[in-house]
Amino acid sequence: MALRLYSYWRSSAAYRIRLALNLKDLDYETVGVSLLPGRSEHRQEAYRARNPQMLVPFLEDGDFGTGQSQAILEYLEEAYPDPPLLPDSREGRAAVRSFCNSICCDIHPLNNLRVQLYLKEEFGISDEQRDVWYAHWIHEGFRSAEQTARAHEAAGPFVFGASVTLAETCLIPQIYNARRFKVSLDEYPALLAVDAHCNGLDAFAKALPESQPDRE
Ligand SMILES: N[C@@H](CCC(=O)N[C@@H](CS)C(=O)NCC(=O)O)C(=O)O
Repeated sequence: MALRLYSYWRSSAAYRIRLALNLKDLDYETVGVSLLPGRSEHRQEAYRARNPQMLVPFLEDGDFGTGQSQAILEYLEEAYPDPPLLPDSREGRAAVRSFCNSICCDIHPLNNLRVQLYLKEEFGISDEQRDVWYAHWIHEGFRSAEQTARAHEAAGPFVFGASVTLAETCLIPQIYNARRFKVSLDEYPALLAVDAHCNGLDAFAKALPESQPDRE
């Protein structure tokens, strides 16, 4: 199999890639890289040799490999354009990318595992304080994401209307994570409607963390 995804079942960044692969109906092999504190396979030499950034996901396609979920999503879009996950128009593509970045650059990095561990180990924050921090950055990002989804709701059922795009590959994993950390999502009915619709589709069900072969 040409496509190989280095992944961790609970990684929302890897979940983005599983969704794109499934939506494009591409077969791939999953290689589990455990992020579990104590195992931390992503920080061991075997993985570091492949990806010096020591983060998952990492995608290999034959001899080519790249990390960073946004680079991987763009690579898949160019290498396997059918079906497209970006709109036809330049303006439409910019809007989808802006939405993706608001999640992947402005929410996710602040709530990442290594940030949580750093806050705990260096500053001694409690689990309750960690949860407040976590929820804060979700709300900061989801308020604008909700506005975007509402603007297109009539054309639904996806964030940008009738077609699934990279927006859902970034949104659905972030909603999954928010639920995992018990963040109330009541303020975001339009995002929840997109989430409910997506989770009824096979490509999304197959990508769920609980369905992954490396689940611990
Ligand atoms: N910007 C990177 C972020 C990747 C990332 O943060 N991955 C997390 C899992 S969701 C990770 O490997 N964390 C390991 C750690 O924090 O030590 C991307 O989009 O791929």
